[in-house]
Amino acid sequence: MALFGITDSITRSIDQTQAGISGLLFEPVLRLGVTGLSRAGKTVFITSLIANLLNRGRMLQLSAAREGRIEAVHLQPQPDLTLPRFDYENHLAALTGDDPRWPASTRSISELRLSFRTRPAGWFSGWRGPQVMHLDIVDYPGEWLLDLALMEKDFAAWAEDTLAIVAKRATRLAEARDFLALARAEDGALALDEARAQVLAAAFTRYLNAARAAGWSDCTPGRFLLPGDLAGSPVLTFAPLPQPAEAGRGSLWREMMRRFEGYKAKVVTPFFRDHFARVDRQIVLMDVLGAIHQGPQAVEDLRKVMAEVLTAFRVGRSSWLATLLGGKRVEKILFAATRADHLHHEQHPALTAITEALVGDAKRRAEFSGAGVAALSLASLRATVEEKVSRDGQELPAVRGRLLSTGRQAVMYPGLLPADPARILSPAREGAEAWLDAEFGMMEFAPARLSLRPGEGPPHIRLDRAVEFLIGDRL
Ligand SMILES: Nc1nc2c(ncn2[C@@H]2O[C@H](COP(=O)(O)OP(=O)(O)OP(=O)(O)O)[C@@H](O)[C@H]2O)c(=O)[nH]1
Ligand SMILES: [Mg+2]
Repeated sequence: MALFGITDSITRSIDQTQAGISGLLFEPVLRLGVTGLSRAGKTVFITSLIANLLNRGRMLQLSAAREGRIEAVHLQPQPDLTLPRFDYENHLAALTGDDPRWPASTRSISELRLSFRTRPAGWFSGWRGPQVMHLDIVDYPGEWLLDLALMEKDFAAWAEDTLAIVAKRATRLAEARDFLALARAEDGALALDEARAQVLAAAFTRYLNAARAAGWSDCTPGRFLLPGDLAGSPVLTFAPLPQPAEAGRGSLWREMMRRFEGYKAKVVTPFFRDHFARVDRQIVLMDVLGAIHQGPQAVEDLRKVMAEVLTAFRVGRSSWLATLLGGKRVEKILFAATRADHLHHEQHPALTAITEALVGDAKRRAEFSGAGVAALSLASLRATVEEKVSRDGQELPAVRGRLLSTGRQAVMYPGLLPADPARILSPAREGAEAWLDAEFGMMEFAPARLSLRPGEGPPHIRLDRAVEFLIGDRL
């Protein structure tokens, strides 16, 4: 693909050399991709994963830990010298301190390497000494993930799709109305006026922020929401416009198109090339419960967005990411519903079934390509305990925790998730305004105050199963 041209082949040959060298030293590197939209639970997952791998008292479902074959695990400096280190210590301190809190939303990318020394299983163990394996994990703002969906669109298609979405939201969002009025009044055939371009981009950014605040997931381009050091640069100074019949050189339309392509080539491509293209194992985190709580439209929004994102990971087809992968593919994918501690365990199978159905196409595609695929419900950090409550003479399976808003203890019974996922997915697809016969309540819990015994990581639900599936075969 011309876009990546020479630099990409150089990067790849360096990668291959490095792989060759580490191969020689028998120190394989496994890259774990943690994929998820904003607030899906990536940072909490990575923090709890590391804490529970360093102290494995709660990792009984991880066979290497249960069998006592893990001799040592330690944190290494991140291998990529240009990336900040994942701030594990501070995130863990926030989650497990005297006044436990959730980490702040991630604003930029960071990386960490975890190194394992294990004894191989079976009769090998006698004559093959301990083996070393490095696990590389990257954390990034969920907003950036959505940009994957931009890569297969040109400016005209993106502008048309985006304007249609903005128009749909105009009844609810003043910022959508404002931007639409500006964009429609613009004649893209006229010569570029930089001040106008900035006004348009600023109005578009205000709309994106408002749409995200209202709970919509598909707010791209991601860097408009979290620009980092790109703030104010031309790659972030564009906006969707109605296409003029003709647009010559130097016109507003042509310049916006150039910047859109620049955003794809200079911002999106490097991010995915450097951090996703070489992923060996992948976990896809989704806040399915949160979406169900918000209603059918949020569920449909989540389904659509995840389908677009996961299509880009499609293996064996000529997607741009597949071109980057150069034949390499993800070996295992785990789809996980997060925040399972908001539900009594009796309801976890229903949550898992809904999650599987939600990513149905992507899951089948991955299975077909030969990847190992599974789905489960997990809580990276368990903030509740289970409790039965009686209501109207009925025993209901509930959970108890400390409310984020008041700090008080509260018992929550969120409602009964249907065993048949279609009861959730069909109304969502049909555009229903609300659930027909049920309500799914949701409280925000703060992390519980913990007193951990030596050797124990923070409490979780099925984190050990997730790890066993993702990397158990390499330990
Ligand atoms: N109860 C509970 N809440 C969780 C858990 N994991 C995440 N959460 C909630 O979900 C929120 C988002 O989690 P993060 O890990 O920050 O999400 P993220 O994917 O890193 O989000 P961005 O950094 O914005 O991309 C947290 O602030 C918690 O409120 C969990 O295991 N249990
Ligand atoms: Mg984060």
